[in-house]
Amino acid sequence: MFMRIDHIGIACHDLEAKIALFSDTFELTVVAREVNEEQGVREAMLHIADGEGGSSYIQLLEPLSPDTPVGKFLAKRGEGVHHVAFGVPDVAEAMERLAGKGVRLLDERPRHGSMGSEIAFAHPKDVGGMLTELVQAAGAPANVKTDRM
Ligand code: MC0
Repeated sequence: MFMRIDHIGIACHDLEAKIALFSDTFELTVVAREVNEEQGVREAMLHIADGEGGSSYIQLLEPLSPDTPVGKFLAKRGEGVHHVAFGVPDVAEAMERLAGKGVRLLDERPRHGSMGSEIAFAHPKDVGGMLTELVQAAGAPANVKTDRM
């Protein structure tokens, strides 16, 4: 089902401070910055490596307000790993496969994610406490076929 780890999402209070920390410590480069209103985050993608299955990143997430998923996570657990995102060739198909195994999906249909991707989340309680994200990268085969107009 999975082609790569697409990214590890890290929840933080201060995006600029964490960009400085991660880029200095791990010698990573920021390749994208976005505000995703639907998900309630301001975020940055730091590139790690490119492989056969696609690219991998660290994703730094600052909440837009306390009543968002990342805002609530920070209040409850503090800064740290928020989710693990796996690259899939077709997010709708991966959602069906997980649902068929009894995993609750937090999205009824794919939503817009970082860098033009299509994403969906699976409930952490159904996969060992790990908030799991499925990512179909922009330009992945199923995206090329989709009429996105
Ligand atoms: C909550 N829980 C987690 C968790 N967040 N467990 C592991 N990892 C997390 N990140 C646990 C809580 O501790 C609690 O367990 C139970 O799940 C229910 O949590 P809650 O606090 O009662 O409920 P909510 O309202 O905070 O909802 C949690 C839920 C929500 C995972 C359903 O955060 C959600 O829908 N997340 C998906 C969307 C998302 O996270 N978007 C932000 C990233 P106990 O044992 O205490 O009952 S957006 C993003 O990443 C995009 C931009 C991208 O990648 O492109």
